[in-house]
Amino acid sequence: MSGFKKNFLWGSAIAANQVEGAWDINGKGPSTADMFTSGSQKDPRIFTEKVENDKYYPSHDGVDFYHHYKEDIKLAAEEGLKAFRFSINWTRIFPTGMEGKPNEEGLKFYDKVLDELIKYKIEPIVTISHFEIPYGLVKELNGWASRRTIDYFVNYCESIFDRYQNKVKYWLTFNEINNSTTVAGPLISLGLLQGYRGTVFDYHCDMQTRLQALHHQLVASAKVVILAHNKYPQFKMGNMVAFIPYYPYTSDPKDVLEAEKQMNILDWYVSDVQVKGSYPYFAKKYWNDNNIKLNITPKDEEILKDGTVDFYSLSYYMSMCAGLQKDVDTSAGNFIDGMSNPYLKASDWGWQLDPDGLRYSLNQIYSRYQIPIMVVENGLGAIDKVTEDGKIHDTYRIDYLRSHIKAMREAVDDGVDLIGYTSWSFIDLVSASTGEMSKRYGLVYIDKQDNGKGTFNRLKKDSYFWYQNVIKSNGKNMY
Ligand code: P53
Repeated sequence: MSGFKKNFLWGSAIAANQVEGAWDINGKGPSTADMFTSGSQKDPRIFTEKVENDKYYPSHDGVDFYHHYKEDIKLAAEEGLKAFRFSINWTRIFPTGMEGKPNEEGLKFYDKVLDELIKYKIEPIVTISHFEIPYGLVKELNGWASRRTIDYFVNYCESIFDRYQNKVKYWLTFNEINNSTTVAGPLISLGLLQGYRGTVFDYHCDMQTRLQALHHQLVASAKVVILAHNKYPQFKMGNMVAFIPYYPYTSDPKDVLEAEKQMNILDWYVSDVQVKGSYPYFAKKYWNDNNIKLNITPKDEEILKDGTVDFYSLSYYMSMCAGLQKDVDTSAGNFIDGMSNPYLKASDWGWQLDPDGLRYSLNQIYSRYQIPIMVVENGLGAIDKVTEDGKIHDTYRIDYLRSHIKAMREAVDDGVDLIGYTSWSFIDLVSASTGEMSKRYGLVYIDKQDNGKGTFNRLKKDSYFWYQNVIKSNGKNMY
């Protein structure tokens, strides 16, 4: 067995709107994420047009990473992390998205975060846009529905590239950009929310509007990749896809075709654009069948062709089944529906646990693109209990991580060029889909509850110590 590369980037990840808090401090403007209330699987989060006094918005205080970043990065260093993935909040830099000049206070905050990481020799991996967009751009332009948002985004990237050029090498443009092909995208990533008020599950946005907005994001992503390649040759630019493999529910060839169709739209539609530089052949039929007419200019096509990424990054949580049967349970992937797989168990939130699916996905991705791959999210959302002496025995999380890291090692042995892994998440944080704290992902526990109460104290879970050993042994010691 060959095992992981010597310089493999063992890391962990977080995202600004789920951890930082300090939502209106030092010039920060509201982003879409700041307008979502807390919720649960039963009571979905609500998007409100204005902040309402009788409601709780969990991103407003997050887990207060804004004031705890030194402590948290020290914990990351003790953990032995080689890489740390975090996102920059666009509205700290451009409060409405449309200012002429960046907000110096915002830029300074990420300078401090980066300096802290560099102090401990931890490689930063920066997501430029993780499930948020300035609310100002929603009010003015309905988010990514407008082509003008591309220029505002490029403007934002020019500022952060220039400022952090000597501190950051690895950049990811849009978190889980393929979410926009699902019902979740318009809400959490495209900002198609002008005038909307309601729950995250009642929102209906037609595919035409979604895919046009997604096209604008794809052009924006390619534009900043070109900018980076021209001006900062030291940068490595990556995409980021929520990779969900679909299996045929039975061996009926019709189910095989159905699974392929699902994967084409969910997984390959965006990544073919970002890696190969143009829409895949099957997109045309999809557009025709669904009466979608996209405005794609010859200039756009040129940009997409020139702005292809250097490496492929993905999140991996679960797999799904697809087929023609009507009476099969659908698994509760929150925003993404698929049929349940009788061979798999699911998490308490209904996400199907499938480490082999990660090996399968990595092989699929590598055989299609042959570029380096990073798994930048993978982890288990679960309820944790703190013992009287302050311990968290999260064996279920260790089992999850172990089985997935093993699957990655198998993929490496298969020949996949895997360069890094950042587990989700380093510290407990606000769940993106449900707004809960109790759906915990961290290696580090944070004392904050669903209603916002808590001390924000940090506690190392058993999984923290387990992962420390994995890193120390470069993935050899997993027990
Ligand atoms: P939460 C759907 C399917 C797969 C991953 O998710 C997803 C989503 C959106 O909910 O999101 C990613 O917190 C995302 C993170 C998020 C994490 O997965 O809903 O990039 O921001 O926290 C886990 O349980």
